Amino acid sequence: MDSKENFLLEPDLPYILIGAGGHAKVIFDILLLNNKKVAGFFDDHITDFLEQTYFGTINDLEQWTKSEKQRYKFLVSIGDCVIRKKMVDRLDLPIQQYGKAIHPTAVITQDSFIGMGTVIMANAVINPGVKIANHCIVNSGSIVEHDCIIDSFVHLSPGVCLAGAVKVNTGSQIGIGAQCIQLKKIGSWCIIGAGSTIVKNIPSHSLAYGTPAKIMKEGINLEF
Ligand code: JB2
Repeated sequence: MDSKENFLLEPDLPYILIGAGGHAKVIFDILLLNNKKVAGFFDDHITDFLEQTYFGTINDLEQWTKSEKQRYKFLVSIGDCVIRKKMVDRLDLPIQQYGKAIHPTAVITQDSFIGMGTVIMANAVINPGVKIANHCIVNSGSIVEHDCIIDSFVHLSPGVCLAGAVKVNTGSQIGIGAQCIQLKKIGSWCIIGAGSTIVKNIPSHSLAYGTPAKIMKEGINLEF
């Protein structure tokens, strides 16, 4: 299984962060806590990012040769799920060139899988049988109970609680403090409002919120 140990044991290449806003700051801190080196960042806007090396714009990165890129691990450190996916699509890097960032206080069982490009924040709990795909965010204090399946580009905001065997499809954003009872399915590219309680399946491309959560809008198109 590709778990916390693999992250700790991975070859010690320095990291480059793509995006230098608030989310990048949190990832940067996690990497330093794990004794990873952060070489610098790319962003289309120059930001005051903890006095880190600014390598340039995304266009500049695209000018790098394959062998230059192979000297680093990358993380797309942009919170918005749609923009994160667009950036990953644009960069078209081999998946093994992405690193991951797992906070030392996160509890991650051996029998779980964490994909590349995924970040797990402080005090998250990931229980046995969980699979979290590539480029996800499991934010601070989230609980992902046994046998949940989280597809790529999902964001579980701080304090989200998913009971056993919940499935969250690609690109969905679960708002801060939301919870979901066991065995429910949340479709792709949904937005679930902060503090919601999900007690039934949510179809793809829905906006849902409330306790119990109601589908407020269907057919939302976040992707393009
Ligand atoms: O379309 C884009 C684009 N959109 C944002 N293209 C390119 N090339 N870059 C983009 N960015 C860059 O991502 C911005 O230049 C900016 O530096 C960064 C986004 O920073 P911001 O601080 O606005 O958001 P964030 O993604 O770092 O953090 C959000 O998500 C986190 C999970 C916030 O909502 C945080 O509060 C949250 N914790």
